Amino acid sequence: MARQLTPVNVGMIGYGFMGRAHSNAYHKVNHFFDVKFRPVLKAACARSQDKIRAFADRWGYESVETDWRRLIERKDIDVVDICVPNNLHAEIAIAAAQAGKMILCEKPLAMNTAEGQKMVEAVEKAGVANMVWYNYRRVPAVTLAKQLIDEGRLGRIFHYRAKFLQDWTINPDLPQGGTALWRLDLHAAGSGVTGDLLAHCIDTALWLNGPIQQVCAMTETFVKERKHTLTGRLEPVGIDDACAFLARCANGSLATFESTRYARGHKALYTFEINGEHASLFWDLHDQHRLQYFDHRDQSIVRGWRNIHVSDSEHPYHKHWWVPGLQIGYEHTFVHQVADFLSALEKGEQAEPTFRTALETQKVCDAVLESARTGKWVAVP
Ligand code: SOE
Repeated sequence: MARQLTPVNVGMIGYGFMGRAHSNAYHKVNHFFDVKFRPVLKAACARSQDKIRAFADRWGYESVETDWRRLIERKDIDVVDICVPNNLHAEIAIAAAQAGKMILCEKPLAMNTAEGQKMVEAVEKAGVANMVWYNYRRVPAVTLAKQLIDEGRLGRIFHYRAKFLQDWTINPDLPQGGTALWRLDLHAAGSGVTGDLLAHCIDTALWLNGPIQQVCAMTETFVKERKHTLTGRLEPVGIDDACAFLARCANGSLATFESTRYARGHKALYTFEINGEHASLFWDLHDQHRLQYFDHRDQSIVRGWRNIHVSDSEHPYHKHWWVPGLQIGYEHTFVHQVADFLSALEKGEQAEPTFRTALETQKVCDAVLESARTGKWVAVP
């Protein structure tokens, strides 16, 4: 007998890279996960009628809107998915919460902590389910790292080291602003690599290693002026092209973080390494199905780095996919996040990271940017 699933109507705002990643996840989730709810692609929304119609047709959205306020007013929308530039997150999320919608918001939560705080207050006051798309938590090897740490296998943690390297903005002729390049425009993005890439590293670090207490950072903007797509004029670049920071963590460990869009040869090299008293872990997004693990308690003659191929049915999420040994990829992390969101809904719980959890990452980002501005250590509130 066919499973009776309860529809959850999704209103998607935006149609870019993340709009596609999330839409794909909504389509896939019920094929692979036994959850009671079924996402229904009810409406897609963007200012351009032509673009959103093309997106809706390709991904199977039932209708389109060209004003997000209209979408939020609709009685047939249960979940609002915010996939637009960062400067629009707060206004949309607060209005959606007031309209009683569940909200899934792209990372980073907001332009800054003050905005993020208002978003947290809005969703908590409205009592609506909310989650931020920090998808790398749901790479099975990263989830396995969390499991090994929580089991105490590493013992006391001494070091956390993360980096996220790209090279796509080295060309000084690349404009800033507009649909594809809003990440280079301070007014749309809020910051550069700090909010876009380090936010991922910070979210994972807080999840795996606990709170960060203080930071000391430096940033650089290598290309000082770029043509703005919307004005056609050469305008100052306000974002950080690169950022590196030191951190002291509440568990006594020392951490280092580095991110840049100027590391020639690297497209999305997100790596982290954790060194504990008994064991260490290393993960690399370019080899995302592997978790490297070194355990000093192994017999010395066979001791060494194990390269765990995280694809067994006992590994996180894998039993839902293929047979052991077969890999899954980037898009699956979003399917996992939707599956976790729907199963939390079923249990009346909140799926992580909630807006409140993601606010902690925002606070670290703000402290990092303040430290880079002032040249001083800054405490994370
Ligand atoms: C930037 O290039 C970007 O797309 C980020 O915005 C994403 O969050 C990251 O996962 C990959 O890189």
